[in-house]
Order: sequence, then C-alpha cells, then structure tokens
Amino acid sequence: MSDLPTVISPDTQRKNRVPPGQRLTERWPVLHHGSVPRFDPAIWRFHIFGLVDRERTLTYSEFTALPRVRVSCDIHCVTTWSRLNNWFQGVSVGALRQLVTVDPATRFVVVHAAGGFTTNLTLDDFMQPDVLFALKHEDQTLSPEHGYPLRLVVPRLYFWKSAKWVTGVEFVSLDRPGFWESNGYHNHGDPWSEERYG
Ligand SMILES: Nc1nc2c(c(=O)[nH]1)N[C@H]1C(S)=C(S)[C@@H](COP(=O)(O)O)O[C@H]1N2
Ligand SMILES: [Mo]
Repeated sequence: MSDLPTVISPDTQRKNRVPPGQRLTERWPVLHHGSVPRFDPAIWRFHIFGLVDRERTLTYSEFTALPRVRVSCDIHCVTTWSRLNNWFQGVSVGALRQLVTVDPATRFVVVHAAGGFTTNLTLDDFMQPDVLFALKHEDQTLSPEHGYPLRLVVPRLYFWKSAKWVTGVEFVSLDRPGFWESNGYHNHGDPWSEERYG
C-alpha cells in the first residue's frame, strides 16, 4: 500500500463506464507505431520547453524525485477495447507545471516521445488533475512495451493521446497535430462522443 495522494478519474464515477462502441477486455493490448526504444538512465532526459520563462532539462533521477501521485482510471482505445480500473503512479502534470512559468499565450501542448513521436492536447485537457506522467501501473514498473520508463496517461481521451516513452512537453500557442492526429485520428479524441477519426 502507498499513502501517496490519490486522484480518482471522474469518468470512473459514471453510471455507465463503457463509452459507445467499446468492448471490455481484462488484458492490456500493446499498440504503437515503430519499435520499442532502448532506455539508458545515464542519457535519458525530460525537456520542458516552448512558451516557458526558462527551458528545463531533467535527468532521470531529477524526474523520479518529483512528487508522486496515484491515479485510478479507465483506458479506452480507439480500436474499441476498454480496460477498467487501472492504477497508475507517477508525476502529476501539476508538479511539472510548477517547475516553469508558462506564458499566458499558451493554448496547447505538444507531448514528445522517443523516435520523434508527438501528440497534441489543449492546455486545458493536459492540465486536468487525473493526467499524469506514469512510471508504474498496478505498483509495477511499466514494461518496455507499455512505455518504460515514462508514459503520459490522459484518462478521459482515447489512449493514443497517452504517449509512451515520453521525453518532454512543449508549450505552444498554436495547435500542432501529432503523429496519429496527422494520420487519420481525430484531433481531440473524446471517447464519449466517439471522436475517433478526423
Ligand atoms: N510513443 C508512442 N506512444 C504511443 C503510440 C505510439 O505509436 N508511439 N501509440 C498510441 C496508441 S495508438 C495507443 S492505442 C496506446 C497503446 O498503449 P498500450 O500499448 O500501453 O496499450 O499508446 C499510444 N502511445
Ligand atoms: Mo491506438
């Protein structure tokens, strides 16, 4: 057990927790473009950049020393599987946000991952209290194929927004569609209104 601050994603409180067109699975399928990147703690860095007062680069030990949070949430993949009752542990977006002063012109973020993968979010969707940079799932270190050492988790949007192998976040004023958003997926991705394809 851990006594970390706990956030319950509001979608888990819905009377019907399964969005339209989704089917439940107990498994946790693996989906991504490209190959699983190798992780070297000595060279890994997390970058906070864009519309900030001072760009920050964190080492792995600096990043993992940030305050932790636990989030309970459901996963909804656009390929129609949903997996309920997940516990993730990691660093809340709020904790990261405190490391910099963000320019008021910021409206969006671009999340960057290994190999040049990106995904875009509105600043509002990114700053929700149930969004975190996850290091663990069910108290286990993330497996390489699920994003080790670090993945974003955005519980209230389709899971393609939850970038694996994250390396940084960029604050921007103009929206910039990411990898899947430029390859047919919806720009926003709300599962409850089936924002599947663009
Ligand atoms: N870096 C990276 N993250 C990614 C992707 C990817 O191609 N590259 N694919 C996304 C998609 S489409 C999905 S459905 C989820 C799948 O996460 P999982 O393999 O842990 O279930 O990862 C998302 N994160
Ligand atoms: Mo996906």
